[in-house]
Amino acid sequence: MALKTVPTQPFPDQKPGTSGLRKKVPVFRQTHYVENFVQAIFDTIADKGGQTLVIGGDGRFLNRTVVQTAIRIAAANGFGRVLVGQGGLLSTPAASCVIRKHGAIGGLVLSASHNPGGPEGDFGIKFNTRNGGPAPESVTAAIFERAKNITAYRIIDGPDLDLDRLGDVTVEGMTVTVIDPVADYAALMRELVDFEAIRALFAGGFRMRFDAMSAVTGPYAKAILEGALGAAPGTVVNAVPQEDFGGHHPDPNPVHAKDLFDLMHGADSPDFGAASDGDGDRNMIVAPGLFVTPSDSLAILAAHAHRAPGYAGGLAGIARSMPTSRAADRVAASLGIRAYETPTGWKFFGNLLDAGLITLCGEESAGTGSNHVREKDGLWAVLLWLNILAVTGERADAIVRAHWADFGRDYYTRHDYEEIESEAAERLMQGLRDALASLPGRSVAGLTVASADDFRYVDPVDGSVTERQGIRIGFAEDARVVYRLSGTGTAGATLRVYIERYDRDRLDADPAAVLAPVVEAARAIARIAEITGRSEPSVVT
Ligand code: VG1
Ligand code: CO
Repeated sequence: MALKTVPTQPFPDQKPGTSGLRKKVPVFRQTHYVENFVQAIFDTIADKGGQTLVIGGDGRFLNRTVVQTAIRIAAANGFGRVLVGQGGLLSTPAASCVIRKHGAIGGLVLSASHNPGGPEGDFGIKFNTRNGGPAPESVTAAIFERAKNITAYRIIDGPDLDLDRLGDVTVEGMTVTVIDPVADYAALMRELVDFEAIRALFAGGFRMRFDAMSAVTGPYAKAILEGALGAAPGTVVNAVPQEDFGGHHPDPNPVHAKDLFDLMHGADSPDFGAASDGDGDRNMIVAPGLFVTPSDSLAILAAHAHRAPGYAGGLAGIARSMPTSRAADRVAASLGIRAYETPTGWKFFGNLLDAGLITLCGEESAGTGSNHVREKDGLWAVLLWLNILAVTGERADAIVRAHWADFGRDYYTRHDYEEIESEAAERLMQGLRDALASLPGRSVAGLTVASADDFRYVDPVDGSVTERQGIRIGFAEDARVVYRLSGTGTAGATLRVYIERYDRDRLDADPAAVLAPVVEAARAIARIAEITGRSEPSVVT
């Protein structure tokens, strides 16, 4: 084996987005593309000599290849040890757990999350820091700067390692330990939720369907739900990770997890349905006959978290991303605890969690998490739900309806306009920005605009400021519309329009009917059809 310094040219497009660098697989397959980016990451880590680095990914196409490359570059850059999940696998929350538990200086998580996989699909590289969380903006900006100026990378020449055999091997003085990807994570879950109570629930005949969507959560859900908790064999479906996720979008929502959605809405549905995404950080919860919006799920978990051992002492505070509905704020107010509103993306929760200001946090995009790691955690959310069901003895749909009766209901939907022209998307957003001052007072679709701004976040811990995080329009009728452009797409631009309306009394209406005027107002105010040429969104969740 030999250490080489390889001259290279920078790629101008290695700018991390909402969650790491995400591109089409052919982009990542360009010569030196992966090497440049990994070297740029390592160049921003001070004092890495002798330190531990965690590497793993969601098993998609290129995962194994990039794991091998990253190990070779790590060995050439002086790391002391690499912990890598067996088969190159680690879910995003498990990677966060392993970084924290083993005192690693950081980790590489190879994933494009819910984006499709395969040779023509997407790939991604995320860097997580010492606290186990996604690199904050200051770090991702430094990585991008470095990538734009890189002239060489260091790498060890040598054969591929056997990633399937547990244990240690040495690469040029660096130890590579292949670990069981599930063990540390499962041990952490035992500390947080009442496994005995959930075991008793399943033993009593409780039926569940968990759809792992042929992605990384399969082995975790099998081991924990069917193994440790005694759920019936076959509870976990699509449990084997596939490089192309079986050709599907591993995105747990009513559109892409339609089989589960339909099953839960059919006669004789199981008692509980859940799904997770490509890298295991998202979750979808479906009660019998009732889809639970992620915003509601966050609020319900917050209201009941004290029933689980890990949260018996209560919550310090709750944070939600700005486009997430205000349901969680209502719970925080009733508990007399702090509520925070952050920009989209998990990296903004890290400081709040590290400072002990919050215990739970979540996003409308099906991400929920707590201070147990520094990522959102799909399976954890499912286990916390199961803990609540086990302790209360209530049906999941009854818990949701009781929550609405207590707090009122935040009707919610998100409209995505995917792969629109970038220029049109920018023009639409600029048009909204230009109109902000003139919007208040305007009547549209029977609603009156009460407020309009472009969300700006001041981090309460370090004072850093993040601007232009989405246009918020508030209506006098207790409705709200948010517009922002996706930072995870890989083709054109994706416009996300978040639509919500609060009702204290009408709890069982059809969400589409309640939200129809708000949808109409959202389209009119932004002139969506006129500017994008699309009269309907591509995905409604
Ligand atoms: C989307 C979601 C955001 C989430 C991000 C990463 O970002 O909206 O809430 O944090 O994906 O999640 P964007 O910029 O496309 O709206 V994951 O599970 O893709 O790592
Ligand atoms: Co994800």
